[in-house]
Amino acid sequence: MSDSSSHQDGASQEQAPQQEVQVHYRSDYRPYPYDIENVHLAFDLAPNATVVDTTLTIQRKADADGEEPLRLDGVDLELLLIAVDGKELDESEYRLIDDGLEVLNPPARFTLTTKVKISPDTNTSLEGLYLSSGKYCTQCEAEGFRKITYYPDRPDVMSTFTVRIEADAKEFPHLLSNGNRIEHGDLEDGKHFAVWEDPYKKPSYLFALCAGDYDLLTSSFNTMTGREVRLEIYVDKGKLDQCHHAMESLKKAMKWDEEVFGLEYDLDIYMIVAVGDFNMGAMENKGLNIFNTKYVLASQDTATDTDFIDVEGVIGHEYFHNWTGNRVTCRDWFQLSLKEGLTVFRDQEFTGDQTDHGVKRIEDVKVIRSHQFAEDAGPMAHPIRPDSYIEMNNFYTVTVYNKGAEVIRMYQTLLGRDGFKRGLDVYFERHDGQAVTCEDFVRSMEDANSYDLKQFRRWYSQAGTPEVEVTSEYDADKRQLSLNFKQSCPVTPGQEEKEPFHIPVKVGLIDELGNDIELKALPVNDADAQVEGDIVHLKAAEQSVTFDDVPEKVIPSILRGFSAPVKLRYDYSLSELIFLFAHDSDSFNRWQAGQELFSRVIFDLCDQLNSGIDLSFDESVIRATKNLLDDSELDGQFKSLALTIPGVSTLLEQVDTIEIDHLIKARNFLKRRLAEELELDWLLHYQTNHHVGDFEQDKESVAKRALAGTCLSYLMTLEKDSVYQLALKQLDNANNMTDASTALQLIVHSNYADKIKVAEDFYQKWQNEELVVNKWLAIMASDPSDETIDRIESLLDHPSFELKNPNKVRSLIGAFTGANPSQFHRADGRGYEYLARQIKALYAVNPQVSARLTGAFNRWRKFDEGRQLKMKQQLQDILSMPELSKDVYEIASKALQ
Ligand code: 0A1
Ligand code: ZN
Repeated sequence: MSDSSSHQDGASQEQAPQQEVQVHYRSDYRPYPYDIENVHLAFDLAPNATVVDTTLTIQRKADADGEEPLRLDGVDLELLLIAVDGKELDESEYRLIDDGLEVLNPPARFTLTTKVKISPDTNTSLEGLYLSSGKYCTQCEAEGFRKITYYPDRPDVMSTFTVRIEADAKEFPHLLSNGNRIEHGDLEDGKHFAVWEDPYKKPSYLFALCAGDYDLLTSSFNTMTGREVRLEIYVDKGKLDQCHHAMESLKKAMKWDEEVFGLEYDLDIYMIVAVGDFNMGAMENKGLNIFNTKYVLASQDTATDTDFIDVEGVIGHEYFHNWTGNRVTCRDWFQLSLKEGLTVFRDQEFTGDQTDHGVKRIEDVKVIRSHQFAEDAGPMAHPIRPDSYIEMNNFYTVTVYNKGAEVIRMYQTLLGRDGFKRGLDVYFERHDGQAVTCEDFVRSMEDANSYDLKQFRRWYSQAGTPEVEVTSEYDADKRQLSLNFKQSCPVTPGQEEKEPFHIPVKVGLIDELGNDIELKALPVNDADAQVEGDIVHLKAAEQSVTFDDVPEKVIPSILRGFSAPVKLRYDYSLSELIFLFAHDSDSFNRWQAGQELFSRVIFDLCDQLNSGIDLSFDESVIRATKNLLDDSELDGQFKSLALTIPGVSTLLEQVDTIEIDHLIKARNFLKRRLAEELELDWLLHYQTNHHVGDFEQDKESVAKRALAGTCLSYLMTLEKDSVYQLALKQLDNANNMTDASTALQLIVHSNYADKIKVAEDFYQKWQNEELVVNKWLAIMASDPSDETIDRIESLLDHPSFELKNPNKVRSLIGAFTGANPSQFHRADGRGYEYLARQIKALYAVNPQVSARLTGAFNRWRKFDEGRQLKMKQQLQDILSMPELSKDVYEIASKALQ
């Protein structure tokens, strides 16, 4: 079976697919029968009629079947010419097929020339070549190159590229592509040209082209072997002062990769272009990264502290791809986590080194718990190496990226930092310049360390979040504590039975004084050492570990540092949780104890709401909160995280079904009670941490702003005029976007009578700063009040909104579905109707972004019957739309299966 063979999808029972849906299977992989030795592209740029001339030097592989036609991918291309070895083909010598072209009876070695016409101006999908604010740019991952020219658009076909670009000199003074510029000059009629050559073989998804009139920031970096690399950041006119942080981040990332992994940059130039219309965060095209403006532009006035960290992280991520993704790439798209899991892990470590590892770990785990656990428990659950897909773009997921990074982190836990590094060295030695698989990565780790990863491989093949249940038994006579572990993994689509995973569980035992005791595990008869240092290797479905010399009153601290992406259940008493919240030396588990404490209170309150009794919870929770707030040893950023009650999406993943109104009410009740009981404390800490005066961005100032924001958010629940005045003052006097946007959000999300006037003033002030306006849209959309739907209906026609721009869609519609649970899940179904209308308006314009929006319905089965019916109805309506994109079809049909 070839990789293009068609399988009929087992689509939804509710709705038959309107078009034949092709499912791609990992097991269908076959190598491409030809080598493409060289690619020469020539672009004559014009908005509606760009002409692309392509010459491919092609060689049939020794073991390939010469009878088979040569198949090239191509979508939305108008073929103007096709020639073999300079001789134009007539219609009997080639065939246009669905999404491609076949050359019949191709010679064993030849040059193939094609000329096609494309229309960047009408390309709203933002894949292939498109125009963004009058500038040309490309996005080729995963399968966008086929919208530019006919080509074997798959990552295992790697070739060297030469690219000639021709355009109007005035309108497009900068003409950019991958590699080095080897020629440029003027042409007739006010046109000019540039020729770029990339000496490194690359797959088509790493091709890039940009053309426009930009402002340019330049700098340079001296590599570890003393080469000078020119660094260039291209941005929209007038934005130069917002690029300095990105440039500094790039240099830090280059240095970090040399120091930590010994990896040096290879070309003489590294370019970044920022564009306002982009489906994702950024793209690692060889030597020419293209970024969403959101991850390049940052200044004190317009970007929050979080934005600054995110810019640094994404700049790092794309830079790190040069080794983990570009030099060693994926054999096929099922292997995506090979590059993404590894690169996310690398960017997480980079950010941790620049900021604080404890805080970074908590931030990363929050994403896993709220988003990845939800994906793993829903209709789109897939292993980090999926087995099939309908639309590859739907598999750029938190599972492939973030759970993938957790799997990489586990190698480091199992093998140690040095062992992990040894494994990476072997991986690069063996595979530099190749397109490989996750299996190749595992084998490098195994061989470099003589470590058996047979069972560990299940993390690549089994979907779902493993659950680890732990009980403890203390034997007072022997002074021994046993921990009994049970692991299981829920059924996921297509996977009924799961085998036990190899789960590294990091543990500690904490004595009465709050100190860690030394761990002395009793030896077991098992060949696999069960405990190594503080790591328990869980391998069987049930397993026990006994520790010797343990005083009576110890509390186990389990899954320290979130050493594996699992759900842990251990029946702590309330007082044990409070103890851990006050004393755990592992900052992740200290935070975790607080989260569990708050969750437990919230679910108790839900039970009280169900039985109609008055709401109350144990006073000790209030004292524990106060103690943490008053702890002068703790970092403000950590405190801010520890004092933040888990969000609704995280809480939802802790139960099978939920009465959402009760959950939101219970959460609000807890927050307000903590605010009332500790009012003076919140106020005091707000005042000591909120800073007026010169802006600083050192670690301490960032931490203070975070903590002040958390204190103010508690105070705002009191609905007092004095607090409203505090927030208004913070907004008026702010000299940075962190303070301003925190205050704006708190005011807009409150019942303050004049809040809409405040919001309008903010908009007036910032209307020309697109990224700030996007924050404003998100704040408006996530207001929990009942008027929000009416407001965001009218925002669709507001000058600040543009359906074709993904950042706007994410800010308005994404924030509504993801950060406004009370309004999205309105009992009358208006939230669902609103979302469905936007999906229907968008699927033909931008299939990728509308598919992501559709995912907001994925967890419909968790809700009450009334809401379930309403969400189901919207999914069915979406599926009945004419010429529905396969992106949306895949998400909606799987949701209904
Ligand atoms: N490889 C990029 C992310 C990316 C993926 C797909 C895109 O278009 C469909 C765009 C960007 C990264 O991991 O940064
Ligand atoms: Zn990536």
